[in-house]
Amino acid sequence: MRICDIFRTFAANITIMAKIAFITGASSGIGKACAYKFAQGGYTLLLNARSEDKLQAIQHDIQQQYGVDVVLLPFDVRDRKAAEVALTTLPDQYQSIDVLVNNAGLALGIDKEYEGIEENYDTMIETNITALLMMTRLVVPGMVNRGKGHIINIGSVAGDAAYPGGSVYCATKAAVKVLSDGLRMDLVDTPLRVTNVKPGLVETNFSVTRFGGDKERADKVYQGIKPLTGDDIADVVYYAASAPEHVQIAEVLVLATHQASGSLVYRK
Ligand code: 8X3
Repeated sequence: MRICDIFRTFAANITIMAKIAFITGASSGIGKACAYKFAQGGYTLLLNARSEDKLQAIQHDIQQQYGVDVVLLPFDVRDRKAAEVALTTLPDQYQSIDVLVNNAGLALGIDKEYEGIEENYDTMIETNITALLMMTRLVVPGMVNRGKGHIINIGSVAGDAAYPGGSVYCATKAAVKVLSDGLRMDLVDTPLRVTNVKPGLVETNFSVTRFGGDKERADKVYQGIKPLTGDDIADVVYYAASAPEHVQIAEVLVLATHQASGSLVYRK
């Protein structure tokens, strides 16, 4: 065997041995930042989002920068069948997911609970709760069989208490906390870990989405305060994933320095 062939075989084996992180909602914001952070750590990535175009751009950039393997899983997390097909038909070398980052989620509208758009309520509940639960249902049994794995759910400070106009979003994030706590209990006799990372104000396209594309209105949310970035949250997610195996970071609330709760922010 020629030296370069030996090297190639060695490199291929290294790729296969790399840990695997599956990140939902990876085309922007916190999910995208997590993709870069885990790539930096040498992980093989399984990236999910609805937009294949955006995922392809990220795949290309990450492969250029970090040389890690990036597999795209473009489907809507609310599409149970698509999720099932994508995950069960993964080639063998990508089946052993080490870290599941349940990040896909959104807020729609800031309406009073009795006036909001019902379709928005459905979308938030289906994406933030049902889809997260479905990913857990699809991925965690394999982790239990292999005796290793980490589920990191992206919750929110919004799950700690309601704020005006946010009750449905807040309720979905309260559900993420309860699902995380319940899963941790159900896995207590296994080596698996469950983390709920609860960000406060993070400047991503979160508010643009919430306000139906109204960028000016979205910008006001972050005026007079230095908000968190997707990278700030990715650092915390990665820290939790990298902690020694006997350390389970159960829950982390991450706020901007001038934010004290979901509804209390000091603006200059
Ligand atoms: C987003 C945090 O405070 O904008 O999950 O609702 S907040």
